[in-house]
Amino acid sequence: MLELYAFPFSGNSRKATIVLEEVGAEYQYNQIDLMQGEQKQPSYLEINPNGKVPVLGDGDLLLWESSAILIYIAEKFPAAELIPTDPILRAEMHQWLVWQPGTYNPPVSALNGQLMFTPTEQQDPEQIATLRQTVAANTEIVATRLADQPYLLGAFSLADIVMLPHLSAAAERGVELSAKITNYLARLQTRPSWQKVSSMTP
Ligand SMILES: N[C@@H](CCC(=O)N[C@@H](CS)C(=O)NCC(=O)O)C(=O)O
Repeated sequence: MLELYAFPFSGNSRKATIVLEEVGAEYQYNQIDLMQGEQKQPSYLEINPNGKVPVLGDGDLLLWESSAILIYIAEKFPAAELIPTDPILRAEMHQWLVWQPGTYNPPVSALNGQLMFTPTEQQDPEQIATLRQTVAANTEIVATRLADQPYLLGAFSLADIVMLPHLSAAAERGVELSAKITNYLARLQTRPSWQKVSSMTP
């Protein structure tokens, strides 16, 4: 059986959990408690030497990096049609799978750090404002690509899954979002995969 090593409040873990739910896979959820530092324990470092979640286990494979996990699962369960067949759209899907962790995620994570894990009196209002502006500007890149489509590549795909957790976090952290993005997010959040993932607690 597939094994997921993850933590319910981690956005990158949520991406992996969403794709497993979307394809209807049977999997075992192994919680790695980030609050207790379990991701740095020697036994877990043997699973992921980076000391991070998520990791997907499948037989001898231990796969880290959430975007790699999304592609692996989508390819293993092709009936879910989460990867476009058109080569241009497929190339663009890879673009979002690289852009989200590399560019979109870091300022969202920094906002989370300020607003969720820093005592109020130690928070830096200027940094928070700058981060919100950066995330808002990045989110408009998504809005421009959406144009009048319901999903980034026309049909629902990995490109939407990779965006969903951190876009949700951006909305929760007070980033100003255009109506197009608010509607897109609402559309994604109605999916049973998100309903399940967002209700999970440690
Ligand atoms: N690029 C990695 C990033 C993984 C990552 O940063 N995971 C976070 C949780 S969202 C983590 O494990 N943080 C704990 C730590 O760094 O100690 C991916 O996309 O999977």
